[in-house]
Amino acid sequence: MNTMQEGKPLTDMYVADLMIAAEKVAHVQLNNSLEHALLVLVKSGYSAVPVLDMSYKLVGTIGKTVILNQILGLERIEVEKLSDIAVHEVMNTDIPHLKKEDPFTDGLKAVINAPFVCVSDSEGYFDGILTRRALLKQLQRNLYKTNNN
Ligand code: 4BW
Repeated sequence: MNTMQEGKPLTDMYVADLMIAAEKVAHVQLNNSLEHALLVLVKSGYSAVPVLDMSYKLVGTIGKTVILNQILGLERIEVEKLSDIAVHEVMNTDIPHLKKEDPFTDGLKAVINAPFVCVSDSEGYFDGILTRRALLKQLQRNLYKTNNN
C-alpha cells in the first residue's frame, strides 16, 4: 500500500489505492494439480489463493479446506488422489470481484463476507487482491486521525 494514502479521506480512496498488486499475490493455475495447489498454500501460509487461467485471467479461488475434503476417505486421508485432480475441478468459481476504480466503500462491503476479494479489469485480467487487513488498517488510520483532530 502507498504511504501517501495516510492523509486522504476514505471518500477519496479507491480499490487501487489499497490492493496488493498481482505480482505479489500467490496464485495457482487452473490446470495445476491439487498436489501443487496444496504445496503453494502450505508454503505461502495462506488459507486460500486466486486461480488464474493461462492468460492470467481470474477464474476462481481455491483453499485448503476444499482440497482436504476431496481426499478425505472413510477410513483415511487418500493423499494419492492429490495428483489426479486438477484445480479447475474443485475451485470456487462463484466469487465476488472488484475493479481498481471501485470506491473504498465497495471494498469495505466486499471484505465483510470474505477475507480477500480479487481485483480484475474489464476483460477479466487479474490485477491483484484487496484484503481485510489492508482495509482495516486504513480504517484505523483514518479513525485515529479523526479522533486527534
Ligand atoms: O504470510 C503471511 N504474512 C502476513 N504478513 N500475514 C499473514 C500471512 N498469512 C496469514 N496472515 C494473516 C493476515 O493478517 O492472517 C490473515 C488471514 O490469512 P488467510 O487469508 O486466512 O490466509 C491475513 O489477513 P489478510 O492480510 O487480510 O489476508 C486475507 C486473505 O487474503 C488471506 C489469504 O487468503 C489472502 N492473501 C493475503 N495476502 C496474500 C493472499 N493470497 C495470496 N497472496 C498474498 N500475498
